[in-house]
Amino acid sequence: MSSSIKNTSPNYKIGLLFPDSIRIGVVVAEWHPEITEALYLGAEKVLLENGIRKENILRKNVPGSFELPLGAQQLTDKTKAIVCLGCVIKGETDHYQFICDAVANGIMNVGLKSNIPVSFGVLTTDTIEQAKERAGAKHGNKGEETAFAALKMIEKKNS
Ligand code: DLZ
Repeated sequence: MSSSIKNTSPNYKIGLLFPDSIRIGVVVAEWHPEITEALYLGAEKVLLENGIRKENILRKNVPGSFELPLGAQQLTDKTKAIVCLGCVIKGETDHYQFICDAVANGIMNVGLKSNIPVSFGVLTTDTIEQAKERAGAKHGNKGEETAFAALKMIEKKNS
């Protein structure tokens, strides 16, 4: 049976007004750096492709995913949107669920309080292999997806 759904790579392009004047924050957790660096490169690629200037991408590293919300909050007065990137591996983390819940709620709260889009790019997987698959392999790069969500929310805020 044929399907109208084709396996094409995603198009992460949006027509933002004056993208060269937009500053975006990207907060990157340092745990599992081989994953979070790959997520960062994906996010940076999508931002640059959409006309954001490299010098207007404000990167901030934080020790772990738990610190992402505070890192994001510290960028809210300088940026139009913030992308949070991290990776929590269940198999290696006894308090996995606490970290995941705290990070998700924290990131959501920063966005709601500041009225700035703060997008959630934290991989929560059972194994490092599953994380790799989502950081530039067979399941794409969630950093790209998360950066695109932030840009779309800027557009929606303006509409
Ligand atoms: C402590 C910890 C553990 C066990 N695992 C992870 C992880 O898989 N991914 C991650 O981003 N961070 C981890 N951390 C660190 C916490 O996020 C946080 O940095 C510390 O608890 C200090 O607040």
